[in-house]
Amino acid sequence: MGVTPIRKPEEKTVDKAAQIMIRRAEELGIETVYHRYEKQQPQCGFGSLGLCCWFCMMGPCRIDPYGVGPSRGICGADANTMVARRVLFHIANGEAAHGEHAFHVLETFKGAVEHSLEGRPYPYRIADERKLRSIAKRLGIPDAETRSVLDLAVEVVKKIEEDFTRTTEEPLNVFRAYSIESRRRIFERLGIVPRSIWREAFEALHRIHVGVDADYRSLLAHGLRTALADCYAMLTATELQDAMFGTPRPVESYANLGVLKHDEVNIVVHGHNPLLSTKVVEVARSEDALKLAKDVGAKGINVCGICCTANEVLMRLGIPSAGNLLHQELALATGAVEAMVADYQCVMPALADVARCFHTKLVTTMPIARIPGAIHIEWKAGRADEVAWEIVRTAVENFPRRARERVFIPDIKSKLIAGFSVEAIVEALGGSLAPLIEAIKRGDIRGIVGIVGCNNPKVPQDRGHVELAKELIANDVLVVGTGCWAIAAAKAGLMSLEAQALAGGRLRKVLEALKIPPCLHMGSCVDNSRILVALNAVAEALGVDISDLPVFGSAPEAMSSKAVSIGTWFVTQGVNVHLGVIPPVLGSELVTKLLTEDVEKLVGARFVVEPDPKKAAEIMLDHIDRKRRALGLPA
Ligand code: MSK
Repeated sequence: MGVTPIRKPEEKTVDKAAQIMIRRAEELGIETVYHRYEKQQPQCGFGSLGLCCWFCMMGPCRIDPYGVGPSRGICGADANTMVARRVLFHIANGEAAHGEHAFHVLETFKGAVEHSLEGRPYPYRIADERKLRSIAKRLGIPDAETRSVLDLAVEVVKKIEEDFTRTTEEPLNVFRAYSIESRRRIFERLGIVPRSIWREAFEALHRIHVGVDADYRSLLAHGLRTALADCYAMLTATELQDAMFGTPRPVESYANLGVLKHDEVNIVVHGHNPLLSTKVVEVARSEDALKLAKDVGAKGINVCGICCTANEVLMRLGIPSAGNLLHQELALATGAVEAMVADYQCVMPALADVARCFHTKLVTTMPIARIPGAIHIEWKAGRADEVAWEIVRTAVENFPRRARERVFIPDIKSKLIAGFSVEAIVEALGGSLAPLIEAIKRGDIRGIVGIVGCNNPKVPQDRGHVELAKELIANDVLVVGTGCWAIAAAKAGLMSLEAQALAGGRLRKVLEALKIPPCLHMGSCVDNSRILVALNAVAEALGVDISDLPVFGSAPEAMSSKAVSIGTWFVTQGVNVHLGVIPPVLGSELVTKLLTEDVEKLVGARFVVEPDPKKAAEIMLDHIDRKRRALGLPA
């Protein structure tokens, strides 16, 4: 395979390990996402503006942004309809991804409950009774503190199943349980209360079908509703995962490619759902697996992760992270990976080509996510232990095939503390959010910014994530976040206690007292729900709406449809959201205006687009200070 070298890797990524590995991949003739991005240049101008429509087979159609060529598609859709349909498509796509993730977790949780009731063995169980009781209490299930856990779990399953299958106009049970009064009133007034996790995405796909909804305003209004369904689907996933695997508590670990080991079997788990990756970790840590590894000459088994599956097993089990989205091929290019085990979402099909250059086995595991060239070992809830064993055995048996002379692991990794669930934050604060609220009131914590989302090769990897976070903490803003941002921040050392030194003087005192880093890792993509739960609690404690709080959201390197949906629900919940990559909406002035201006009149927040992280930080600080003044809080 010939590959045209990237001119300056340092312009493609701020991560030193990635810079080194781009060159290493080129030496080996391996093409990566960075190289494929270059090959795609220039990208289609119509598509970049949202002015390309392929939803029916009369098309594809495009609209000329300069007004010389066609101003409508063949069906008559204008620029506003085209762009709005595409936004709704992304939101529904994101909601479907999170909704199905939540559904798989629910099915597994239900299996655990039913097997326990019948006294039959099952690979999964309720590990966190306290969390289960808290979910039941929120859902309004009577006697949540005293009834048996299994009794409560049966009721919880019933309530959450209803949220997928409801055919009436009633709101989601989880929405009722986890939303605050002031927001509920706004959503009711706008007619965007989410009814069913399946229905909202289904309706969205119907609306964007040729000849259905052509009004950009109603398309986007349903976008808000679908995004809210996404929000509560994610919350469902997080809550049930905590109940099954435990609610995260602070845990120390490392991030970056240097977590791969020369003398151990390396297994990289990748994707989003912890159902299988947690099992792989359990098996890999067993005495029997260790013996197997020693028998083939390895010192042990090293499980590490990529993307949000990494975040899941990091948060609960301290498993190190090998990197975020753009690191996935680079991890394989080290030649040190015996098996990469993928579930779903953000797993690049190109991995199969990179794996083929080495002894590495790319293992797909989910029935809905296969990759040509990968081996498929299918996860089934009832067989999860056997499946995990088969995967670990496959990896271990592959270790002797590793070509040691081709192994190249950059010796770069950073120490981190992760595991900041809302429960863990409350514990760190001594049992209530009161000290945090007081610090916000005094101005020691000037505001809170949640940074989330992906890497996108359109911008240098991690630059937006890291520069924005540094700028904010230097200005006494506490930064929390999830997903690939969390991994970027960890790789940059911002999740270590040493990073307290980078914080402004007032914030630093708070961090030192609490012994926490200035950037708090709150989990995987679905765990954005934890940020909402925290914001709800702060708003209620201050007696205001979320839109009144000195907070901001950001996705500096957003890439996926899931990110579009998450950004939209944060805005709908009243949090301004900054995007560092220009989304494909500029082809419609009206849609752009609605998303960046008019929506604020409806929900109290809007999107802000600013590619420069320093300027983005200024916008956020200005907003935070305005909100503080409005609340009568000192600067
Ligand atoms: S993994 S959705 S690239 S954050 Fe959650 Fe990262 Fe974005 Fe995937």
